[in-house]
Amino acid sequence: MTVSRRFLLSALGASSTVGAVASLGLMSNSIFAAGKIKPDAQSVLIVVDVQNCFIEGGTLPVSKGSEVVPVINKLGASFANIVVTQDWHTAGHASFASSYSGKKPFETTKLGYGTQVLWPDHCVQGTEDAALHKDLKLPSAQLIIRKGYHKDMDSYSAFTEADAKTSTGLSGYLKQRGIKTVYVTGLATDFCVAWTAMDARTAGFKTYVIEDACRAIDLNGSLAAAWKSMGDKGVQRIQSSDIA
Ligand code: VGL
Ligand code: ZN
Repeated sequence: MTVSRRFLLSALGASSTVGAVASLGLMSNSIFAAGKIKPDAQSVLIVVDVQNCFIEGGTLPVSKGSEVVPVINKLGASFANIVVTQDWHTAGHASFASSYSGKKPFETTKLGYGTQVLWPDHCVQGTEDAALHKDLKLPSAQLIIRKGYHKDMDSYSAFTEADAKTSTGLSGYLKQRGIKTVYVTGLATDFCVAWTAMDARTAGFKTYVIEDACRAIDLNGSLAAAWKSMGDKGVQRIQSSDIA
């Protein structure tokens, strides 16, 4: 079970308690600069899928996707540890509508692991569409992790593929490096960012999503549902201005 398990269709609880607390924190931060969060040596910035495919002109464009690039570039200076991810599908991938007769993008199908949203062909391995956005400037990033490369299985999360079992290895990497806190940014808020953040919680990391460093697809209420699910999991919603 994937979409149904993790995105309980509770689109009503749009602004979580955590969100409200974060907004209060933002207000006080403008008065008390000391209230800002300073990422430490055991923190990592995870930059999810800032690839041409998810930017205007790409194969699965996220509205205003390119706006995250300057925000993330600036955040990069505050982090000693940065991991970048790439959605990295085979041609004919199981998440592509074109792989099924009679299916259109944004419809769903049932796969062995649960409900799968069907997408336009996107982020095919080695294509320009799958390349990182040219203006993303994170020279100190230490790892690029690719996901979604098993032809029969999707992976929104940078930690665990859609069967909720198969690991990408990211959790082991971060733990071996002594990382305790994860800050998630990138595209798209309601899919790969949300699943990455929730799996970071499952793996035991303190987890923040930096909202203005993300943009959403928002398919049938998926953005509100994602914030609700993330809040329920203990993911904290903050803004880039909260980071020192
Ligand atoms: C994503 C849909 C399909 C994402 C990836 O990066 O959020 N969304 N593949
Ligand atoms: Zn994908």
